[in-house]
Amino acid sequence: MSGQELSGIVGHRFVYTYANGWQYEMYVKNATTIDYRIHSGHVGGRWVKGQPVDLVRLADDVYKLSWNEPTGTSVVVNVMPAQRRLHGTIFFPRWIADDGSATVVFQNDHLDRMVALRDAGPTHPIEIVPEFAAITWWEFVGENDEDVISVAPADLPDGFAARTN
Ligand code: FER
Repeated sequence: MSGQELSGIVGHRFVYTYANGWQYEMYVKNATTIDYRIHSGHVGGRWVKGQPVDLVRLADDVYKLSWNEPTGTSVVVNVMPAQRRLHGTIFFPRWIADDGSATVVFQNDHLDRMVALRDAGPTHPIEIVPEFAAITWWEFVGENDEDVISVAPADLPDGFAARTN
């Protein structure tokens, strides 16, 4: 789909905590790319730059991002910025559901290994994790800024993700 009005989410960075306690940070770098960090949860400590995504606007305040990782994990996130709320569904392949520790890296430095692990599996049964989340931080930082997500998730300043703005 082309020609959509995506300025309500492109160039924004946001931090959110799922109802299960897992905390994520996403930067919508442009209409087809995200960078992200996972601050806590099953694969807390993992971070990624340059993940291609499909991004569409479903309604005034509803954006949907869908993608598949080199690890085999698939994710769909529906974001409602004005409501500071989103819903994400993660589809973990069986090997990550059983032990995600191998994916807790700066993925860009380990792409060949991630794909080898993905292909080794096992993939099934896939673990589906559907959760609502509260967006605790929302800001416009502009498009294609390599400095927004540039250090490991442990280095997020204290309090950054707790504020509601
Ligand atoms: C999210 C939920 C899950 C997210 C990323 C993931 C950036 C997981 C990615 C992975 O484990 O590969 O909201 O946003």
